[in-house]
Amino acid sequence: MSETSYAEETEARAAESGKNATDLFRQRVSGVGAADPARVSRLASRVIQAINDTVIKERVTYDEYNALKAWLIRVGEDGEWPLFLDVWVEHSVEQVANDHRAGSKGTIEGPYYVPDAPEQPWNGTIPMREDEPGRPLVFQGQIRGVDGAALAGAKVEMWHADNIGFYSQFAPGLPEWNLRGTFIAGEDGRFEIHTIEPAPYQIPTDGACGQLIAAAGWHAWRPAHLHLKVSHPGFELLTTQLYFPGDPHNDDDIAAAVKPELILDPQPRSDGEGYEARYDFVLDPQ
Ligand code: MBD
Ligand code: FE
Repeated sequence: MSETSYAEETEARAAESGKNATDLFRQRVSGVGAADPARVSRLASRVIQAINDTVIKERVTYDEYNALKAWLIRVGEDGEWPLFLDVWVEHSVEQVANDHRAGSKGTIEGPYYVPDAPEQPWNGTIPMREDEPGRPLVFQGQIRGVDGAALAGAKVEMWHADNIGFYSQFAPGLPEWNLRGTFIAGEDGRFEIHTIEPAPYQIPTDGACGQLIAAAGWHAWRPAHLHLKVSHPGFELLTTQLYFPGDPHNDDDIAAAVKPELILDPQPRSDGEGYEARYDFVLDPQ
């Protein structure tokens, strides 16, 4: 097997990953159902009013109005509506959707989930290149219901960036399912996932979202994170992320998706190279 090279993935372009995220979203969410016109009117009116209030309060000029128009057109051209919405809006939608839960904290899904990643046993290795760069990480835990009962056969889907911050299927040169796997918990609800530690993630800087970030003087970083979906029949699906202590962007995640309960406590492995981290998931019944 050839040595893993970073050359191709660092050629990733915003418009390519944006197009993939947009196409994937269209496949998964094939249109909205019939909505109550009163609800549509209420929500649309509030958003339009908020924009008009900003124009009046800030005395927005025609130059600024045209810059907005050009930028919105570019968001679509670059396929960055999923990225824009998941970075700057999804966190409040998630907050509202999950504020009734007694079990584990959720957080945003983001634009890079792909369903049906290859299935692995409860203690398997996530699909990765033979010489996948990065510090080995053993991520283990148990899945229980809020009543404390272990959930045998529960499903853990995990996806994350590689150790230079790229996601398979959204950057060139990576195997299709690299660092994406589905794990089925054992009889006692336990899982033990072998992977590598992801790098912090910088959202694409060469597209419309990057243009906004540069023009506003913001930064484009998310802290290093593992994405997870944990599910079991009869329980609410948990979509969450886990973070690493000491990451400088845990306190200023561009996507505002870090919560204190979601920071891991990795320890050096007792039986090998790298780190191990334990995290137990608690699911709410449906
Ligand atoms: C990501 O990897 C991510 O998790 C989010 C929320 C937005 C952009 C890229
Ligand atoms: Fe991510």
